[in-house]
Amino acid sequence: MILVVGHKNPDSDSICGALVAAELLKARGLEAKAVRQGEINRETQHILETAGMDQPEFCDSVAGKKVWLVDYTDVAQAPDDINDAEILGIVDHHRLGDVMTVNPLEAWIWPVGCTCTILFNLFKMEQAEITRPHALLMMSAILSDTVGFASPTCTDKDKEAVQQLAEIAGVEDLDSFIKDLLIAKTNIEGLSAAELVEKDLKAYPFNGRDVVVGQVELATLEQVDGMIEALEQDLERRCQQDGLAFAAVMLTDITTANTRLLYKGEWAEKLVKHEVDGILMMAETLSRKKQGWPWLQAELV
Ligand SMILES: [Mn+2]
Repeated sequence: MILVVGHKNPDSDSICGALVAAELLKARGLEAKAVRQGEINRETQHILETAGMDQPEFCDSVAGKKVWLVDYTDVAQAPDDINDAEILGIVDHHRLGDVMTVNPLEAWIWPVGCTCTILFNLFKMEQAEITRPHALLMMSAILSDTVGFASPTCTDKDKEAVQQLAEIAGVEDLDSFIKDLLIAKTNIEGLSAAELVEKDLKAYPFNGRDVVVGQVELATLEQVDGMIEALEQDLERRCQQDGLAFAAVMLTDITTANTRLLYKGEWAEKLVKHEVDGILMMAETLSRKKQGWPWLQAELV
């Protein structure tokens, strides 16, 4: 049995991608099962409901197992005992991380907007059948990762995949499909400050220290009015508890691509010069991968 596992704090690509990759392996005649390392978010819940699919079962231990990784290649985002597993395959669209393998592996790493875009092309290459639920999973993940094609990470391959998948899934009104998805994506009602920071938090080892950067996608920054202090306190707490050099959360208005950065830690003083009236705005910043984290890396050196 091959376990197909997305990253910690799973986003929609990590969940949908794992489900779809497991399906691809099954189409090859292998035994495979998608698993998840954490709770699914509201957007993913919406996607699974739309597709009529169950969430993968929880599993954060893979020692002695055969695994495929979906949507990451960093040890920090893998199950803690990943070094005791056999990595057979990788499907990802991020920079190459630091996982190591014992044996040769199958790796599909493309610079596109979403893991599911790569998976869609693999299905086509292998002439495997794409069912309606799996088409819905893939197109939703692509639209989520590319924020409805608006992200600078979006490529023609992503647009082409969505177009063909929408046809397979019988989705005629793509605009309203995207709107429903983005409403689910930006629904933060009732979430605590800690839950918001945790929502899409990524750990990056940097200059020999640990750094975390979260991102909360919003329909308007007003959604977090009144929570700024609590969010900053939560970042401070994480720095102290986990010995982090820097902890930040990007509050991103996905309609205007404006991001407000909240940040704490020993390295925080390096960024103060960019504040205006005590607020650090990152203009034209929608993507943590392509814009937020590269900028931070340059500033934190
Ligand atoms: Mn992704």
